[in-house]
Amino acid sequence: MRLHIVTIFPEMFPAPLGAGIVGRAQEAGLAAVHVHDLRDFAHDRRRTTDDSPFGGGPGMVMRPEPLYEAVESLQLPEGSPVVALTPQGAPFRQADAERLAAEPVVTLLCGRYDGVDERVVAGLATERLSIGDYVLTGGELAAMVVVDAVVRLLPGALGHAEEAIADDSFTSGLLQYPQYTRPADYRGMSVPEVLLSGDHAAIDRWRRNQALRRTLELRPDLLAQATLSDEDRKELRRLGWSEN
Ligand code: 6GU
Repeated sequence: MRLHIVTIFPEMFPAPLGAGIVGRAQEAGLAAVHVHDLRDFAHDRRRTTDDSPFGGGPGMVMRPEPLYEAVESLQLPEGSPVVALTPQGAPFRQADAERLAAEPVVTLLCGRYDGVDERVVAGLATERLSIGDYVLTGGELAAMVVVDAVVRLLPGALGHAEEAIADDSFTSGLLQYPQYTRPADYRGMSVPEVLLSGDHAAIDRWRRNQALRRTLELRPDLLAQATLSDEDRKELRRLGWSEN
């Protein structure tokens, strides 16, 4: 898969995208991330990409021409997603990561300043995404988050850990169950007995119940969308859950 990032801060990207699983996926040829400097598409000698808002008011707005011309230079395939990263976007969810991971080419536009000319959204971007309900100084960190979440889903990117995707928080619709490794006792805190029992049916049930308990405590909103068995519902009711 090819990922294009359009930004006025290309220097922000190499370190986070070069390390770990995303870096290895690029070395393995599973993903190619291309970072494009928006200023290369500015029209003036000062390489300006923003201007003051029509109608007045504080702050600056990203001009449309450099963004349009940067995206046109990529010669994207017809229908290829062009995502504008902005706090005004729809919330980025695991389902979006899965949808984008199935595309051959994805383009991410990083907004800066106090916004982007609305004609970029109207005629260039195919969607707007936000990574959460807080304001960042720009879309660059959000683009890194999207690239990380998408690239780890590409077949082969996780190697031996691939089966772990099904247990990921959010893939299953629940938060992940607690994990433990050696030592079995650490500073008086011991690993739950069942995990040392070798009884895999009991371990599966314990993990499922822990995922339910944790989700009920920290993210009860997720339970409405999760796929729950009768046994799950029984456990949740035992924990004090009331549906709706
Ligand atoms: Cl995508 N951009 C900015 N500037 N702030 C954000 C965001 C994006 N998502 C959450 N906050």
